[in-house]
Amino acid sequence: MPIRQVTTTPFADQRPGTSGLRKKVPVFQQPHYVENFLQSILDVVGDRLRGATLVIGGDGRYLNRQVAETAIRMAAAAGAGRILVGQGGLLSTPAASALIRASGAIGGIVLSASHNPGGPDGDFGIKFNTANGGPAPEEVTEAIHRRAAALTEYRIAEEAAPDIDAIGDTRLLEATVSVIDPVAGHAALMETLVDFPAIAGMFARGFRMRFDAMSAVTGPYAKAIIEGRLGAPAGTVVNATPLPDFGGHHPDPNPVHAADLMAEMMGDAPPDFGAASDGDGDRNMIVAPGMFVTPSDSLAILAAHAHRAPGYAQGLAGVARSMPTSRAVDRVAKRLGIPCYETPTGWKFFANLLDSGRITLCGEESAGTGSNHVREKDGLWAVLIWLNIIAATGRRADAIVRDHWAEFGRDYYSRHDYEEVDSDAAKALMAALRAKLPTLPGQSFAGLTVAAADDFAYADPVDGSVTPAQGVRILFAEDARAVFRLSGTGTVGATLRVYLERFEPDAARHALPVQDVLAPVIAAARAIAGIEAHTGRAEPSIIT
Ligand code: VG1
Ligand code: CO
Repeated sequence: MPIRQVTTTPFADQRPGTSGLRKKVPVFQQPHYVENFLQSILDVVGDRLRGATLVIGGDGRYLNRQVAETAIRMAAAAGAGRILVGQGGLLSTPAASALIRASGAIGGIVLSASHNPGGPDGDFGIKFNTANGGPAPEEVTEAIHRRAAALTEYRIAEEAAPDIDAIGDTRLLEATVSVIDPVAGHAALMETLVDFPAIAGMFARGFRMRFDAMSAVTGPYAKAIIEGRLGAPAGTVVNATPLPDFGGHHPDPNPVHAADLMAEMMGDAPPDFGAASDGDGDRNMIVAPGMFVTPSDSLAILAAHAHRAPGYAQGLAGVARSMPTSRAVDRVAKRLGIPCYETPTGWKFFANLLDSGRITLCGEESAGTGSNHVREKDGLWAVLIWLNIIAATGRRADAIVRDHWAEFGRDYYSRHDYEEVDSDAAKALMAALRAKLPTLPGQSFAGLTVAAADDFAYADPVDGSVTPAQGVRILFAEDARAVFRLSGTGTVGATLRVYLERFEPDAARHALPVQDVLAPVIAAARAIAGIEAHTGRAEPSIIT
């Protein structure tokens, strides 16, 4: 019998969050847990999988290889015609998105917990992307969840998966399993969008950068593109080998977790440019000499300068940002005379806007930026566009940022995360906050007056669907804003995210310490939400 049918117990906790199903590794190691979720995805795809192409790959973390092999055997058992797998089971999230689109696949199974730590005690994740290359929309993830909570049997090929380290085609049941170079397609796509010769010329003239791949999946991509095709000196890319536990680090590209890169860029004689990416390669961090570039600013700067890159020479149709992202990009859109959309957190909400041609560029405050070339955020893409802008303007990255502030004003911005808060306490905080929203306008806190307060609901302009309760927005009359929401990607307790911003038009006030400028907004936010009273936390666990 070439297909084995196995009895399983349903798992009611298999509900995908902001970005797929994310849990601690031991949860995925429960008998049948992985298979149950994979079968639920395959069942939701249903008959459309017959003879169709499916993409499989992940960020190389602990369990990646094993789950990739299981997914291959189950996809074959479900009737897939062709299964495209990155060599070694590797595919960065943006490369998986690009591959799904280029191959005409029905979708893809992406194995990653993104920026969360990996290893036996770390996190693992499984995400389903649809034929447009983007994360499955809400109705699909809900269908997967319902299926997972009811499933009693899964099907898997008896035969082992082919060797996923060897490039080439192998037959498994009715399927052709094609193991491919995970880098080549993405590198070729980048070359169509970005001015490689201009950047190569800049490196040849002595421009220096540091790219920290954080021992995650972007290493091979960055090596091949930045050192290989663009000719940056060997050693430009550090921590370039993907490790199952990311070397014990947190592969989250922010000033706290990319401390080595920050130290180098803030030190004496820094390189001309610094960048990092996360576990699965969809996030980016940009560091200029002596200056961390806030992701919200980076998005605005990319929007203002995108026309300098060949792929965007025609200009932008529109832009979008997630609701908690600062309003810096809105100012650019206004200047360009193009629409700017505000969406809930999570890349899936950009898909309809991109698919319908309403926007070309989009991003999130959490270090994600991307464009219509894929349906995920793309870390390396953002870094390459930055290099393109530097090459085209001949300006250093920090000068580009200061010029931008001088022209548009500066949106001081910070995010305060309260991690591993008791789930019930976090829910109670949000409920109490929502309940008092109508009473807030007109009240003053820490010298700021509330001008408006609401719970963000998103009406998708393409399909008309409405997604309610996406986070509380408090707008102050002093051109400041505080946003509150609970994370949908954490795996322990709840994470309360508080997003803080304040606009400063005066260029003479653009070089002040961020937390000082935001101090009244921070104080007002804490008072309004009663953060300490609800959570027992006087201070956040992480400030970015
Ligand atoms: C976080 C970020 C969000 C991002 C998501 C997935 O979600 O805030 O902007 O889209 O992670 O990013 P949350 O619900 O924890 O705030 V990735 O790089 O993980 O796939
Ligand atoms: Co990620």
